[in-house]
Amino acid sequence: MAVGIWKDVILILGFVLVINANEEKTEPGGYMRKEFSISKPLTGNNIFQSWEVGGSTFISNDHIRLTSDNPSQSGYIWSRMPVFVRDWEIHLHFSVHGSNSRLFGDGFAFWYSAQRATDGNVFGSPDHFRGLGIFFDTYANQNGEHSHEHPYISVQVNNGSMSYDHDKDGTHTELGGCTSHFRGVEDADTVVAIRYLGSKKRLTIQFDVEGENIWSDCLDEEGVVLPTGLFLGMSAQTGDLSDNHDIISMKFYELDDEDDDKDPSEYTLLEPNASGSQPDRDHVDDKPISTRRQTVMNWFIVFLVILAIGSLVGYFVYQKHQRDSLKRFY
Ligand SMILES: [Ca+2]
Repeated sequence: MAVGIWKDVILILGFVLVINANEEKTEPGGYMRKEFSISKPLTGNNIFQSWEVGGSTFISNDHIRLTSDNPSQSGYIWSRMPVFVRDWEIHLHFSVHGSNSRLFGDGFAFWYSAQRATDGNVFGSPDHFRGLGIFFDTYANQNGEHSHEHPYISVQVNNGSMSYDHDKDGTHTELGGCTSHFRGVEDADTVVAIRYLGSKKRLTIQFDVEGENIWSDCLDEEGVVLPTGLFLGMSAQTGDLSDNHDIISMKFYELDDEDDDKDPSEYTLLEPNASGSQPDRDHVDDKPISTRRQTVMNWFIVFLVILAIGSLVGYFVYQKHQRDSLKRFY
C-alpha cells in the first residue's frame, strides 16, 4: 500500500518536472561575443572601449542608468562596432522602477540600427531609424482604447521611411508586441531574449519577468529582413513623468551557422523590412474624451426612446388582447 502511494508521488513529481522543463529556456547554441556584451563589474571592465554613452546615462558598478527618476532626461549607450553576425540571440537584463507607483514614464528602447549615439525623441534616439527598434513602453499615451494593456513591448522594423507616433504608442507602424508587467519588479531579474535568425528571416522575442527561468512568448515573426553591419544600442527618455531605466547586463550570442548559399557580404546590402508590419497610416487625432462621452450618451438616449416606444406598443397590444377576450367571453 505504502509502496503504491510513493509510486504515485514519484509519477506526479516526474510529470511536474516534465512540465517545468517545457517552460525553461536553455542557453542558446553558439558562443558569447564579449565585445557586444555587458557584464559586471561595469566600472572595472573597460566598458568604454566597446560602448559609447551619452546624455543622462550614468554607469555605476552594478547598472547602467539611462535615465534617473527625474523629468526631462535622455540617455543612451551604443556599441562602437557594427555587428556582422547573421544569426544572433541577446539576453538583456534590465530594471525599470521609480518612486511613483501610479504616474511614471516613458520607457526605454533596444536598438539594432544604423543611427548610433544620437539624441532623439523616440525613447531617447532619432525617429526614422534604419533597423530594428524594440520599445519597452510604460506610459499609455493614446487617448483612447488600446487593444492591449501597458506596460507594452512594441516592435518596429523601419527602413527610415516610417515615423514612430507616440500618440498612438507606435501601434500604427508596429510589427507586433505584447503586454508585459516588467515595471517595478523588486528583487527579481527581468530578462528579455531577442533572437534574430537572418538565415531564416525570423525574429523571436520572449521574456522572463520574475527571473525564474519561465519564459513567456512575446513575438515570433517570419519575413523579417535585417542587414548585418548595424549597431546595438539602448536608450531612454523621461518627460513630465519619469522612472529609473537601468540596464544590468547584456549577453550577445553568435548562433551556430546553418547552411546558406548566400555570400556573407550580401547580408550587409539588405534593406530592413518586415512583411508582417502594420501598413503605415496617416496620423489622426483621437476624439476628445468629451466627444466620446457625448456619443455614448446619444446612444443611451436612442436606446431609452426605443424602449419607451416598445413598451407603449406592447401595452396597447395587451389592452386590445384583453378587450377581444372579454368580447368572446360574453
Ligand atoms: Ca507610450
